[in-house]
Amino acid sequence: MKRRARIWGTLKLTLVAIALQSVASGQVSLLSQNDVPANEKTVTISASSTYPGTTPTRAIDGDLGTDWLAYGFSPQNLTLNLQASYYVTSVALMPNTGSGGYEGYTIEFKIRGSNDGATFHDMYAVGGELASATMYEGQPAPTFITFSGLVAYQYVQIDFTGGTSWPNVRELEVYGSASPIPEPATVALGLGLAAVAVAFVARRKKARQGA
Ligand SMILES: [Ca+2]
Repeated sequence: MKRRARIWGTLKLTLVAIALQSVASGQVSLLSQNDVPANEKTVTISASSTYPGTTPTRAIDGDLGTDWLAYGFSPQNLTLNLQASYYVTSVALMPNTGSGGYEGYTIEFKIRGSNDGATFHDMYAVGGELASATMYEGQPAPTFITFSGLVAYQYVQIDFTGGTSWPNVRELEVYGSASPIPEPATVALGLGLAAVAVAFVARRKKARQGA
């Protein structure tokens, strides 16, 4: 029997006011972000369904040893109520370890936002593409999606759309700002990535010439 979870716990989620440039540094420190109480914000979380014993709050308890698992395949969702509107700059998700023979099983999702908790809108990543991704059980690092940060939402929903695994999340984090992210931050990030790409190509070219 499918149990409909309407569990609204109150837990802390990291919501950090950071510019886009510092999101990258957040990627490596994701798993320690929950250890920074000053940056945490109280939020609520609910799920479309929950496997017995794996409450949605386990996705934001700061513990990689606990998880939320949907009670069935997609479509499923996890919805966070941030209690106020924020310009979300990135979302990070860490799926299960893949133990029990599920390593490599896929979880497809997209991120949606809402300000009334009823009507959800697709969110768009930096670059303008739909904010969607595929996670793999047992993947060694979190999956990050970085947003333009130009639209504020109170509700952020992980909308699980497909995959070979029942959707699951060991840890979920949301980063954002109470005020709009300045456009130059996006430009600076783009230029930074372009500079890295140019340097990489230049190194490869040099290596080939030297061979
Ligand atoms: Ca957890």
